[in-house]
Amino acid sequence: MISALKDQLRKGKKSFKKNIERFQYQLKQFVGQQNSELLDFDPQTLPLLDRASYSFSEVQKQIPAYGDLPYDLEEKLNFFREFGYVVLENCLPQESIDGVWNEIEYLTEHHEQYDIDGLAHRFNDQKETPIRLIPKEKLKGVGTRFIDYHDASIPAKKLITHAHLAPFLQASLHPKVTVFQSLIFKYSSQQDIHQDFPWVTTKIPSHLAAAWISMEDVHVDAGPLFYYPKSHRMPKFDFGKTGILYDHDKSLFSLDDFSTFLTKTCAQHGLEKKVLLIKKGDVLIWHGALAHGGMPINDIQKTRKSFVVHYSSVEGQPTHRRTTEKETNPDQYNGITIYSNPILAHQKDLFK
Ligand SMILES: O=C(O)CCC(=O)C(=O)O
Ligand SMILES: [Fe+2]
Repeated sequence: MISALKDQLRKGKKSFKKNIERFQYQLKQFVGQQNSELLDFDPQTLPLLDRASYSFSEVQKQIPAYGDLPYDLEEKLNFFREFGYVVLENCLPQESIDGVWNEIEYLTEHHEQYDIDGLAHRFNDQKETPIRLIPKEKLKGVGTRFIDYHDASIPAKKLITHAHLAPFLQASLHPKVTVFQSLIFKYSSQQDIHQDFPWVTTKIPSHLAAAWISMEDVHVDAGPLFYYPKSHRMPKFDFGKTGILYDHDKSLFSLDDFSTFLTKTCAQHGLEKKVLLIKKGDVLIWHGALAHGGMPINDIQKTRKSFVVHYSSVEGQPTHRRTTEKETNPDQYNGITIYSNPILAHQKDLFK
């Protein structure tokens, strides 16, 4: 009882202090005293596609040779550059998708044997936990995600670096792409509007893009992904003290403030919200600064199976995100680097 009270008091003090700091920061901004640190990506390290000088022929020279693609690369890159997202229709083989989903079903049934990380709603909302510690019913429920599943599966690694996908990532992001993190969802995340770069952080915040791999046809009542075309070019949110990046302890403003800012700024720029109703095997690629989120689920029976992968460059992310130690010869799949997770070394590539 006493310790709970003390805890409350400590939290109260902390939030009071933050409120004062926030007020001082806003006041300084108001009177023009707040030093205007760069509230944008560093122009020196921007992906070629995001530069005014972008040319397809230049990019083509830099990326590895590629084979036939089920789309016109130049056209799709132009679209991505302008709108901050693109859909690559019929990009990935259905059998490979089914194979990976079957692994997820197996994993769920036998979760007590696996150290792969997961997050389950109202179980471990904040901190990822090995799935062997998450009750099976929670693992099957809404709000669950399997984290970095690709660490444990060769078919998953092959899917997220498929020859139809790799050239687009290399051309739009960086010739040397790496997988930063992956998430597998059975249901909509129902996540608030956000951009990924402030909290999916690498050494170079502009070196970030994500793929939303549809593992089944998306139903409108299943809580589709939503996004605002062209929002990748809007002014960025200032988190206070931490610039455009979010730090739970140091930032003066919260993720809720961030969401409010994004909704308001999209409206101010006249940007329209779109929902993603794509088919199994289609892939949406989004820019690290595209505003997006997960719609609420209207029909609780409806699944929305998807594999979300965040990619960076080896420059931006020179190691697996769970370590600072460099790996001598990381795996390469279709020219994309995939580091090994040192925490999961004993369960690497369990599924072959
Ligand atoms: O699929 C979703 O609902 C949203 C996923 C997402 O925003 C993310 O992983 O960055
Ligand atoms: Fe996101």
